[in-house]
Amino acid sequence: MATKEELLKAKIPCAETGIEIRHSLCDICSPTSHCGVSCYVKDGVIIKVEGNENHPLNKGLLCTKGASNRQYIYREDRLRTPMKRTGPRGSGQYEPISWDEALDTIAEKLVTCKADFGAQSVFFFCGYSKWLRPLLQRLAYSFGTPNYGTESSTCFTSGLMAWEIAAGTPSRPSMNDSRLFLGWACNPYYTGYLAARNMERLKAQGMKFIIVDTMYTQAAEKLGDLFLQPRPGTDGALALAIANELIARGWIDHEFIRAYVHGFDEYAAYCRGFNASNIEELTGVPFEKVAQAAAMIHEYGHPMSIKESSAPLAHHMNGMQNYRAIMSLAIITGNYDVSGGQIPVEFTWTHQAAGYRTLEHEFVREARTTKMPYPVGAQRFPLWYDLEGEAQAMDLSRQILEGTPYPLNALVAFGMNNRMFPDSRRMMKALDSIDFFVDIDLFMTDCAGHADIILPACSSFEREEFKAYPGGWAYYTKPVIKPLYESRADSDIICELARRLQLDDELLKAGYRACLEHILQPVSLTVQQLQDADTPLQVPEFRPHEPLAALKQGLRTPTGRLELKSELIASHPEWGLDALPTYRAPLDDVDAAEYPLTLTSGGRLPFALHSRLHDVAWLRSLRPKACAELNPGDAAALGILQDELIEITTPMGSIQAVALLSHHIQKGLVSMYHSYREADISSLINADRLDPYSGFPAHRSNRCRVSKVPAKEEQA
Ligand SMILES: Nc1nc2c(c(=O)[nH]1)N[C@H]1C(S)=C(S)[C@@H](COP(=O)(O)OP(=O)(O)OC[C@H]3O[C@@H](n4cnc5c(=O)[nH]c(N)nc54)[C@H](O)[C@@H]3O)O[C@H]1N2
Ligand SMILES: Nc1nc2c(c(=O)[nH]1)N[C@H]1C(S)=C(S)[C@@H](COP(=O)(O)OP(=O)(O)OC[C@H]3O[C@@H](n4cnc5c(=O)[nH]c(N)nc54)[C@H](O)[C@@H]3O)O[C@H]1N2
Ligand SMILES: [Mo]
Repeated sequence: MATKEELLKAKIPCAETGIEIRHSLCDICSPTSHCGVSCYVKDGVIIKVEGNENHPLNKGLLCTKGASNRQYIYREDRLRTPMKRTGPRGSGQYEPISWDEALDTIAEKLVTCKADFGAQSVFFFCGYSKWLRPLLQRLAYSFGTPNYGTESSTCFTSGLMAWEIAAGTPSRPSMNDSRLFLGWACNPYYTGYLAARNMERLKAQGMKFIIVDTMYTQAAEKLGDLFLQPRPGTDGALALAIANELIARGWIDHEFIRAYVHGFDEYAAYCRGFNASNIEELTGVPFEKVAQAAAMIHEYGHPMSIKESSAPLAHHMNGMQNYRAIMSLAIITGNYDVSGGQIPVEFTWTHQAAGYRTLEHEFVREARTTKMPYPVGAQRFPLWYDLEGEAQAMDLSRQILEGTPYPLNALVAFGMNNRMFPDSRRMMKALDSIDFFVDIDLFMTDCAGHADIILPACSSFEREEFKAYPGGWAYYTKPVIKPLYESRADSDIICELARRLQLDDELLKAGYRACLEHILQPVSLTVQQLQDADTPLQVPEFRPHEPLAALKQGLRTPTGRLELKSELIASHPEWGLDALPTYRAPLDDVDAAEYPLTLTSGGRLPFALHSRLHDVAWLRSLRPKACAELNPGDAAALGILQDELIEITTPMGSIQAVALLSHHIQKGLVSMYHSYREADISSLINADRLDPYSGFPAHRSNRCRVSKVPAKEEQA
């Protein structure tokens, strides 16, 4: 028999040890993941976390980030109480205040702002966290401002727009039924371990993979039957050349195109400009590889699906159009709305298409009753606004600083990280210049240190939360532990603000759970049933994809067909945008001589997640220093050795990082992860180099130069 000490040491859950297992979800990374977690709790403290075996998504598995949850939620810099600023902005001088004082002050300031400058002068922002968004958006509209904007102004929405243009709805690859997977900018070994495992399983069953990546990745090595390595942001040209080859050889689905596609002839004529004569010069990919890709699509591509890319393909001046060009390959080969192809989906909840309907959309829209001015970025990015209806937050710092087309006076941000934005220093300057800035976060971040009021939010383990998972799953969590210190759930903060602002919005004032009960009306399970279950439940209303149903019914595009040529764009010549998925080079030649290398930032690392995990010891130990990866050939030419300190310079300025030499990086490219406090790559990215279609920044293609930092400077 083990002694109690032994049982405790081994963290065995039983009556003797008083250790209990409680379930929740890990919300550190993408909402497509949010794995089920089992927390071992003793005396109100989480002493161990592991994957929940009964969770349908991860079935007991957990990644390095998830395994570090205890270090994440118990970070030393967790915010403990609401605070108000007592010294100059950025001085770090704060004093604790009560929740009542904090919320009343915020309500009073916002009401004054509305009275003095109009409701549009208040901006509500949400960072990477998604779960609170529908509530925050409704709060903004109920308050009367159109200015609700999020991190999705630089993530995911560009690809969503491409599909809204082509098909009227979002899509996703139904890869489990594909014969060929086009892994375009796809390295799940770093960003989604569950997807990587699934792909390995499918590969073992005979699925073919084409991997298209600027770097030689684990996906290229382990999965790729064919690997194409274009220069960053040249993917549109490459896709158009593959299309041209497919069309020239008659390897397209003529019947499908006749029945369902609009604009094929004009598109085909445009594709002819991308061919053996110029493709290597445009992209760096030899034509031979283009021909091989086309041949593989012909041989195995029925059905074929394509990776949806939320960031790397979108983070260029030409990102949205490149993405359209890639997705057009699914359209001309008849791989849309068929099993194993790209299938149309509807969002269930916070960008998750779970196969059943909720009233999320109505919940947000019904609060937008009055006519409002254009939100931030709407006139600069009219296609974005037409399709998404919300602010394009990439224009936020400019509008705060310039005050045009109208001034912004207050910003209420749930998770503000200036290093998410291009020209992060300009964003910080904007935060410092706005009259009133509130930041709600888990941690005392650098941005929080510039706010007038800081509110402590709690983590996913400390709150209750609704979550929809693909395959018809619904989950409603219970808190695993009490909110740490005086922290509160974001949802409670939003609903409490609605009360103190005395908004005419009974539902929001009734609280998160009441809102969820309202939103889940189309679902026959109750919130209580979901919560009692303790693991995700199958929603009876789940409807799997029905092949060709959407196409036969007619799509929500101007022509009702799949549009290779966008009639929405064509009907707005004043936008100055192209109706076809045209290609433009991602970089101009102006600074080419002075800045001979290309800088790509933010390529994901398995142990980092934006700004969240750089201060988590276990994860930081896997790569303690901020590194920039470069090709050994380039390094040799510059006299740079492994682990030496280098300086990266763009027309925006310079930062220093440690050189990490790797043959996985193509020549001419420098790659660095973002959001490091000591080496902020986003400070080198021009905030005015935005994709005119989506407003997305060019995080993945900038000109730069690199030099070795002389040893004595390094010591100084
Ligand atoms: N561990 C971890 N996981 C994450 C995140 C994280 O920070 N850390 N972030 C989450 C978020 S917010 C997002 S948006 C997703 C992003 O998820 P992914 O898109 O999967 O991740 P990335 O690493 O940005 O890009 C994937 C691949 O695209 C390649 N690539 C970069 N630029 C180009 C290009 O111009 N053309 C081509 N063809 N390939 C290119 C990169 O070399 C990389 O191998 O990841 C999510 N998951
Ligand atoms: N240079 C460069 N910049 C990039 C990218 C790139 O590739 N390169 N990628 C872009 C992409 S795709 C994305 S998605 C963004 C992500 O960028 P951000 O939105 O900045 O992401 P995070 O740093 O994860 O989170 C922002 C803040 O939210 C806080 N937070 C965490 N959980 C909660 C919570 O539950 N409630 C509240 N209130 N706050 C919370 C965190 O502590 C953090 O301070 O970065 C973008 N910026
Ligand atoms: Mo993202």
